[in-house]
Amino acid sequence: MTHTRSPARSIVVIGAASGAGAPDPRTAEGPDALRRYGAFHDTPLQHVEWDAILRVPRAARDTPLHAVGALDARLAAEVERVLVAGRFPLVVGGDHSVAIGTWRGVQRALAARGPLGLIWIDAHMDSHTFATTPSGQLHGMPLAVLLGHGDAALVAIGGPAPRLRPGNVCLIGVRSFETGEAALLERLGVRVFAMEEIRSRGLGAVFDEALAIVRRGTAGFGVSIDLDALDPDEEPGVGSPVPGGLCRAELAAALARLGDDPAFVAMEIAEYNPHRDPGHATADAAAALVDAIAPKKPA
Ligand SMILES: [Mn+2]
Repeated sequence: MTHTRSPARSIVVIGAASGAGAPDPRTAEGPDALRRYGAFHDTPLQHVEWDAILRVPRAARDTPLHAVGALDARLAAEVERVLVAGRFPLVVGGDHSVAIGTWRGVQRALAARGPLGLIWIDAHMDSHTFATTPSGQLHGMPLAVLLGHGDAALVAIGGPAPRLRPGNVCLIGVRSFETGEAALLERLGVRVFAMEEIRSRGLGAVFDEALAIVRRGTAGFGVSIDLDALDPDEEPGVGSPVPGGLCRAELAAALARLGDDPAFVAMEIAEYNPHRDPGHATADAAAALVDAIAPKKPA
Protein backbone atom coordinates (compact mmCIF):
# COMPACT_ATOMS: atom_id res chain seq x y z
CA MET A 1 0.00 0.00 0.00
CA THR A 2 1.53 3.29 -1.05
CA HIS A 3 -1.37 5.66 -0.45
CA THR A 4 -0.97 8.20 2.32
CA ARG A 5 -4.55 8.56 3.53
CA SER A 6 -5.21 8.23 7.22
CA PRO A 7 -6.54 4.88 8.42
CA ALA A 8 -10.20 4.14 7.72
CA ARG A 9 -12.60 5.63 10.18
CA SER A 10 -14.86 3.44 12.19
CA ILE A 11 -18.29 5.09 12.11
CA VAL A 12 -20.78 4.39 14.87
CA VAL A 13 -24.37 5.35 14.01
CA ILE A 14 -26.35 6.54 17.03
CA GLY A 15 -30.10 6.98 16.51
CA ALA A 16 -31.90 9.69 18.48
CA ALA A 17 -35.66 9.17 18.11
CA SER A 18 -36.81 12.68 18.99
CA GLY A 19 -40.09 14.16 17.78
CA ALA A 20 -41.07 16.28 20.75
CA GLY A 21 -39.05 19.28 19.54
CA ALA A 22 -41.13 19.74 16.37
CA PRO A 23 -44.78 20.33 15.42
CA ASP A 24 -44.82 17.08 13.37
CA PRO A 25 -43.50 14.41 15.80
CA ARG A 26 -42.96 11.82 13.05
CA THR A 27 -39.24 12.63 12.75
CA ALA A 28 -39.02 10.35 15.80
CA GLU A 29 -39.50 7.47 13.32
CA GLY A 30 -36.52 8.60 11.23
CA PRO A 31 -33.73 6.50 12.76
CA ASP A 32 -35.75 3.25 12.69
CA ALA A 33 -36.82 3.89 9.08
CA LEU A 34 -33.24 4.61 7.93
CA ARG A 35 -31.90 1.54 9.73
CA ARG A 36 -34.62 -0.68 8.19
CA TYR A 37 -33.90 0.79 4.76
CA GLY A 38 -30.19 0.03 5.13
CA ALA A 39 -29.17 3.61 4.38
CA PHE A 40 -25.82 3.37 6.18
CA HIS A 41 -23.68 0.31 5.65
CA ASP A 42 -20.11 -0.94 5.47
CA THR A 43 -17.87 0.24 2.65
CA PRO A 44 -14.64 -1.49 1.58
CA LEU A 45 -12.45 0.77 3.71
CA GLN A 46 -14.82 1.98 6.34
CA HIS A 47 -16.67 0.16 9.04
CA VAL A 48 -20.18 1.49 9.70
CA GLU A 49 -22.06 -0.01 12.58
CA TRP A 50 -25.40 0.82 14.18
CA ASP A 51 -25.27 1.46 17.89
CA ALA A 52 -28.44 1.96 19.93
CA ILE A 53 -31.46 4.02 18.89
CA LEU A 54 -32.06 6.22 21.93
CA ARG A 55 -35.68 6.96 22.86
CA VAL A 56 -37.40 9.33 25.25
CA PRO A 57 -37.95 7.57 28.58
CA ARG A 58 -41.64 7.14 29.44
CA ALA A 59 -41.33 9.30 32.57
CA ALA A 60 -40.09 12.26 30.48
CA ARG A 61 -42.88 12.28 27.89
CA ASP A 62 -45.08 14.83 29.73
CA THR A 63 -43.58 17.99 28.15
CA PRO A 64 -41.26 18.71 25.20
CA LEU A 65 -38.69 20.28 27.57
CA HIS A 66 -38.55 17.09 29.66
CA ALA A 67 -38.46 14.85 26.59
CA VAL A 68 -35.67 16.79 24.86
CA GLY A 69 -33.73 17.18 28.12
CA ALA A 70 -33.84 13.47 28.94
CA LEU A 71 -33.00 12.25 25.43
CA ASP A 72 -30.20 14.78 24.85
CA ALA A 73 -28.57 14.00 28.21
CA ARG A 74 -28.39 10.32 27.25
CA LEU A 75 -27.22 11.21 23.75
CA ALA A 76 -24.40 13.44 25.04
CA ALA A 77 -23.12 10.57 27.20
CA GLU A 78 -23.28 8.09 24.30
CA VAL A 79 -21.53 10.43 21.84
CA GLU A 80 -18.78 11.11 24.39
CA ARG A 81 -18.33 7.35 24.98
CA VAL A 82 -17.96 6.65 21.23
CA LEU A 83 -15.40 9.46 20.78
CA VAL A 84 -13.37 8.43 23.82
CA ALA A 85 -13.24 4.92 22.30
CA GLY A 86 -11.52 6.47 19.25
CA ARG A 87 -14.46 6.10 16.88
CA PHE A 88 -16.50 8.54 14.78
CA PRO A 89 -20.07 9.22 15.96
CA LEU A 90 -22.76 9.74 13.30
CA VAL A 91 -25.93 10.86 15.05
CA VAL A 92 -29.18 10.30 13.16
CA GLY A 93 -32.28 12.19 14.32
CA GLY A 94 -34.96 12.84 15.14
CA ASP A 95 -35.85 16.48 15.05
CA HIS A 96 -32.92 18.90 15.21
CA SER A 97 -33.17 19.42 18.99
CA VAL A 98 -30.97 16.29 19.18
CA ALA A 99 -28.07 18.59 18.25
CA ILE A 100 -27.91 19.81 21.84
CA GLY A 101 -27.01 16.30 23.00
CA THR A 102 -24.73 15.49 20.07
CA TRP A 103 -22.48 18.54 20.30
CA ARG A 104 -22.44 18.74 24.10
CA GLY A 105 -21.16 15.17 24.05
CA VAL A 106 -18.49 16.05 21.48
CA GLN A 107 -17.47 19.11 23.50
CA ARG A 108 -17.11 16.99 26.63
CA ALA A 109 -14.86 14.53 24.82
CA LEU A 110 -12.75 17.35 23.34
CA ALA A 111 -12.72 19.68 26.35
CA ALA A 112 -9.21 18.86 27.54
CA ARG A 113 -7.75 19.49 24.05
CA GLY A 114 -9.58 22.69 23.07
CA PRO A 115 -12.74 24.18 21.61
CA LEU A 116 -15.05 22.69 18.98
CA GLY A 117 -15.87 24.23 15.60
CA LEU A 118 -19.27 23.55 14.04
CA ILE A 119 -20.68 23.86 10.51
CA TRP A 120 -24.49 24.02 10.69
CA ILE A 121 -26.08 23.11 7.33
CA ASP A 122 -29.77 24.04 7.43
CA ALA A 123 -32.56 25.96 5.67
CA HIS A 124 -33.23 27.63 9.04
CA MET A 125 -31.09 29.29 11.71
CA ASP A 126 -32.31 27.21 14.70
CA SER A 127 -31.15 30.10 16.89
CA HIS A 128 -34.29 31.14 18.73
CA THR A 129 -34.77 31.47 22.46
CA PHE A 130 -38.14 31.44 24.23
CA ALA A 131 -37.94 35.25 24.08
CA THR A 132 -37.89 35.32 20.26
CA THR A 133 -39.59 32.13 18.99
CA PRO A 134 -42.95 32.55 17.25
CA SER A 135 -43.69 28.78 17.40
CA GLY A 136 -42.26 27.69 20.76
CA GLN A 137 -40.77 24.61 19.04
CA LEU A 138 -37.49 23.38 20.54
CA HIS A 139 -36.03 22.29 17.18
CA GLY A 140 -35.80 26.01 16.38
CA MET A 141 -33.45 26.61 19.33
CA PRO A 142 -30.50 24.16 19.43
CA LEU A 143 -27.83 26.42 17.96
CA ALA A 144 -28.69 29.24 20.37
CA VAL A 145 -28.51 26.74 23.25
CA LEU A 146 -25.10 25.44 22.12
CA LEU A 147 -23.88 29.05 22.04
CA GLY A 148 -25.07 29.42 25.64
CA HIS A 149 -28.34 31.32 25.04
CA GLY A 150 -31.93 30.51 25.94
CA ASP A 151 -33.74 28.39 28.50
CA ALA A 152 -31.52 27.53 31.48
CA ALA A 153 -32.69 23.90 31.52
CA LEU A 154 -31.69 23.48 27.87
CA VAL A 155 -28.34 25.22 28.31
CA ALA A 156 -27.61 22.93 31.29
CA ILE A 157 -28.05 19.72 29.25
CA GLY A 158 -24.85 17.72 29.22
CA GLY A 159 -23.33 19.48 32.23
CA PRO A 160 -20.76 22.25 32.51
CA ALA A 161 -18.87 21.76 29.24
CA PRO A 162 -17.72 24.94 27.46
CA ARG A 163 -20.16 26.70 25.08
CA LEU A 164 -19.46 27.03 21.37
CA ARG A 165 -17.35 30.09 20.47
CA PRO A 166 -19.31 32.20 17.94
CA GLY A 167 -16.15 32.76 15.90
CA ASN A 168 -15.86 29.00 15.31
CA VAL A 169 -19.46 28.50 14.13
CA CYS A 170 -21.06 29.08 10.74
CA LEU A 171 -24.35 28.30 9.00
CA ILE A 172 -24.72 27.13 5.39
CA GLY A 173 -27.90 27.00 3.29
CA VAL A 174 -30.11 29.42 5.25
CA ARG A 175 -33.21 30.72 3.44
CA SER A 176 -35.94 30.92 6.10
CA PHE A 177 -35.55 32.72 9.42
CA GLU A 178 -37.10 35.22 11.84
CA THR A 179 -35.59 38.55 12.87
CA GLY A 180 -35.03 37.63 16.54
CA GLU A 181 -32.72 34.70 15.81
CA ALA A 182 -30.92 36.58 13.02
CA ALA A 183 -30.28 39.42 15.49
CA LEU A 184 -28.78 37.01 18.04
CA LEU A 185 -26.37 35.52 15.48
CA GLU A 186 -25.41 38.95 14.20
CA ARG A 187 -24.79 40.26 17.72
CA LEU A 188 -22.59 37.23 18.47
CA GLY A 189 -20.74 37.52 15.15
CA VAL A 190 -21.69 34.09 13.78
CA ARG A 191 -21.09 33.84 10.01
CA VAL A 192 -24.22 32.95 8.01
CA PHE A 193 -23.86 31.74 4.42
CA ALA A 194 -27.38 32.20 3.01
CA MET A 195 -28.51 30.45 -0.18
CA GLU A 196 -28.13 33.65 -2.24
CA GLU A 197 -24.43 33.84 -1.35
CA ILE A 198 -23.97 30.14 -2.12
CA ARG A 199 -25.64 30.58 -5.51
CA SER A 200 -23.40 33.54 -6.41
CA ARG A 201 -20.07 32.19 -5.08
CA GLY A 202 -20.56 28.42 -5.35
CA LEU A 203 -20.68 25.96 -2.47
CA GLY A 204 -17.00 25.08 -2.89
CA ALA A 205 -15.80 28.63 -2.18
CA VAL A 206 -18.23 28.96 0.72
CA PHE A 207 -17.03 25.65 2.18
CA ASP A 208 -13.40 26.84 2.02
CA GLU A 209 -14.33 29.83 4.15
CA ALA A 210 -16.46 27.69 6.49
CA LEU A 211 -13.57 25.29 7.08
CA ALA A 212 -11.24 28.17 7.93
CA ILE A 213 -13.77 29.37 10.54
CA VAL A 214 -14.23 26.00 12.25
CA ARG A 215 -10.52 25.07 12.18
CA ARG A 216 -9.21 28.36 13.62
CA GLY A 217 -7.81 27.56 17.07
CA THR A 218 -10.02 24.52 17.61
CA ALA A 219 -9.27 20.94 18.68
CA GLY A 220 -11.65 19.61 16.03
CA PHE A 221 -14.83 20.36 14.15
CA GLY A 222 -18.15 18.75 13.34
CA VAL A 223 -20.94 19.05 10.79
CA SER A 224 -24.63 19.16 11.67
CA ILE A 225 -26.89 18.54 8.66
CA ASP A 226 -30.58 19.30 8.72
CA LEU A 227 -31.88 17.45 5.66
CA ASP A 228 -34.13 20.44 4.95
CA ALA A 229 -31.00 22.22 3.68
CA LEU A 230 -31.51 20.09 0.56
CA ASP A 231 -34.04 21.12 -2.07
CA PRO A 232 -37.48 19.64 -1.27
CA ASP A 233 -38.18 19.16 -4.99
CA GLU A 234 -35.53 16.44 -4.86
CA GLU A 235 -35.69 15.46 -1.19
CA PRO A 236 -39.18 15.98 0.30
CA GLY A 237 -38.79 13.78 3.38
CA VAL A 238 -38.09 16.38 6.06
CA GLY A 239 -39.87 18.02 8.97
CA SER A 240 -40.06 21.61 7.61
CA PRO A 241 -39.45 21.84 3.83
CA VAL A 242 -38.42 25.20 2.29
CA PRO A 243 -38.01 25.65 -1.51
CA GLY A 244 -34.71 26.59 -3.14
CA GLY A 245 -32.15 24.43 -1.32
CA LEU A 246 -28.86 22.70 -2.01
CA CYS A 247 -28.49 19.85 -4.49
CA ARG A 248 -27.55 16.50 -3.01
CA ALA A 249 -24.58 16.15 -5.38
CA GLU A 250 -23.05 19.54 -4.57
CA LEU A 251 -23.33 18.95 -0.81
CA ALA A 252 -21.90 15.44 -1.14
CA ALA A 253 -18.96 16.85 -3.15
CA ALA A 254 -18.27 19.43 -0.43
CA LEU A 255 -18.43 16.83 2.34
CA ALA A 256 -16.16 14.46 0.41
CA ARG A 257 -13.28 16.82 1.15
CA LEU A 258 -13.63 16.07 4.88
CA GLY A 259 -13.46 12.29 4.75
CA ASP A 260 -9.82 11.86 5.72
CA ASP A 261 -9.36 14.99 7.81
CA PRO A 262 -8.40 13.95 11.36
CA ALA A 263 -9.84 17.23 12.75
CA PHE A 264 -13.33 16.21 11.52
CA VAL A 265 -14.64 14.45 14.62
CA ALA A 266 -18.41 13.90 14.28
CA MET A 267 -21.42 14.35 12.00
CA GLU A 268 -25.15 14.58 12.51
CA ILE A 269 -28.12 14.15 10.15
CA ALA A 270 -31.45 15.39 11.46
CA GLU A 271 -35.12 15.93 10.57
CA TYR A 272 -35.70 12.82 8.42
CA ASN A 273 -39.47 12.25 8.17
CA PRO A 274 -40.16 8.86 6.52
CA HIS A 275 -43.86 9.71 6.05
CA ARG A 276 -42.91 12.41 3.54
CA ASP A 277 -40.42 10.21 1.69
CA PRO A 278 -42.49 7.54 -0.12
CA GLY A 279 -39.91 7.06 -2.91
CA HIS A 280 -36.93 6.96 -0.48
CA ALA A 281 -35.21 9.87 -2.29
CA THR A 282 -34.42 11.59 1.00
CA ALA A 283 -33.15 8.37 2.60
CA ASP A 284 -30.93 7.88 -0.46
CA ALA A 285 -29.65 11.45 -0.04
CA ALA A 286 -28.78 10.80 3.61
CA ALA A 287 -26.91 7.68 2.49
CA ALA A 288 -25.03 9.66 -0.17
CA LEU A 289 -23.94 12.28 2.38
CA VAL A 290 -22.54 9.59 4.67
CA ASP A 291 -20.91 7.79 1.75
CA ALA A 292 -19.22 11.09 0.88
CA ILE A 293 -17.28 11.15 4.16
CA ALA A 294 -16.11 7.56 3.78
CA PRO A 295 -12.48 7.36 2.61
CA LYS A 296 -12.48 5.68 -0.81
CA LYS A 297 -10.41 2.69 -1.77
CA PRO A 298 -7.30 3.96 -3.59
CA ALA A 299 -7.37 3.32 -7.35
MN1 LIG B 1 -32.58 22.55 11.78
